[in-house]
Amino acid sequence: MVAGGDAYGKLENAALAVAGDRIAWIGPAAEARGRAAAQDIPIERGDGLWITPGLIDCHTHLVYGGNRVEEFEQRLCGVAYEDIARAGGGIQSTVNATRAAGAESLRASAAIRARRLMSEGVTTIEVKSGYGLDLATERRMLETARALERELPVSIRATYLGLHALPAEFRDRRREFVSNVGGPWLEALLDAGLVDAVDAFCEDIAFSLDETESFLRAAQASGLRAHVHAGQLSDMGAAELAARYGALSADHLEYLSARGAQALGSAGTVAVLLPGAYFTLRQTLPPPVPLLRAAGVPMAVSTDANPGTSPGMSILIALNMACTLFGLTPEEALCGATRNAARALGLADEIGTLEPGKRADFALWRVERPAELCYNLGANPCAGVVYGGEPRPSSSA
Ligand code: DI6
Ligand code: FE
Repeated sequence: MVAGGDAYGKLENAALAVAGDRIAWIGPAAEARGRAAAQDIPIERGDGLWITPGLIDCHTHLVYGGNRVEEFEQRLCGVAYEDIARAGGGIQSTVNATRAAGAESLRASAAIRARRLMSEGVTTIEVKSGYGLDLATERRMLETARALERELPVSIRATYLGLHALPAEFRDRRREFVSNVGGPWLEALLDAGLVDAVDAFCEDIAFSLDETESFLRAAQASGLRAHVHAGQLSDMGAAELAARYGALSADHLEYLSARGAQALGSAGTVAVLLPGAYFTLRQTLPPPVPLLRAAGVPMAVSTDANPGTSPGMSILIALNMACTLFGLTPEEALCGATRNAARALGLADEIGTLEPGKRADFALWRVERPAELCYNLGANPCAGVVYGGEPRPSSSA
């Protein structure tokens, strides 16, 4: 994961120098020792440890009220996710719980989840709204996301997931809801400095291609990039739409045609793979990874941490599942939580690889070889984290 290295971009017996919050230099440890001694620079030794870029969880729904354990039981008794959603459960039930939750309880529960991710070497987390679906609660969710970054040594990207589900009070006023989301609500949230990007759930049980497009158009007019939940349960052509709008990412993609993969490849849109949701919904058709590879689509891997379809807070388990369930190589999976995840957030110049000039976000691991980060199921070999050039106290994660 170092530019210029071999497989994984790896360098052995290497050293990394930090100046301020940036990576200043990377090279052979022997050379670093000489330079450090000459310039009286303090050295931290990490003998036997591997260093990777800080991991990036580029698709989460970390902020929410309540949980969905009843739905978990229902699904295991044979009720389909789509049927629960159509009956007013699913996302709507988390919307009810999130609207009822006070700002403090939202903040506290989100901080616990963020810390879980951070304990596994995560230094950047994307956080979506989408469980408010009214302006006040969407604002509260995005403010909570921003507050996490002030409270914890972690970088947060806040995404306005305006089109997630049609809330009950708009059941007979679909068009009005969609035009609020891309109109006055977007404007208000943007004016408040709460939006880094937008997202929409384009699916039969959620929003159509036309509705999604109207939101993407509004976002584009405001200079915002987009993510799209595409092809999770069916192929509606959402990946092609995402590509047409130059979206940063198209996420899920279990249902994706060769044309869709080519469109993503040509647009440079990242495919964000979310094996935790696939696992939880006990889906059986994995995303077409060979098509994505053939089309040159960068693949990222993320937790999709959310109460309904992926109640997991482990990026390392997501990496394991990306390999075991989707057939990624461990190298692809690791690239998916570093370099390609940075790209999915539009932050490729800033984070995601260990290169001079990038932010000094990195994790140290007590593993024998990098593939071990994907191999373990439930172990946490993280031996330390540096965030923005500062060692992160283990108590904060
Ligand atoms: N797809 C998902 O997997 C999440 N959102 C989405 O559009 C989960 C939504 C939920 O069930 O709460
Ligand atoms: Fe999601």
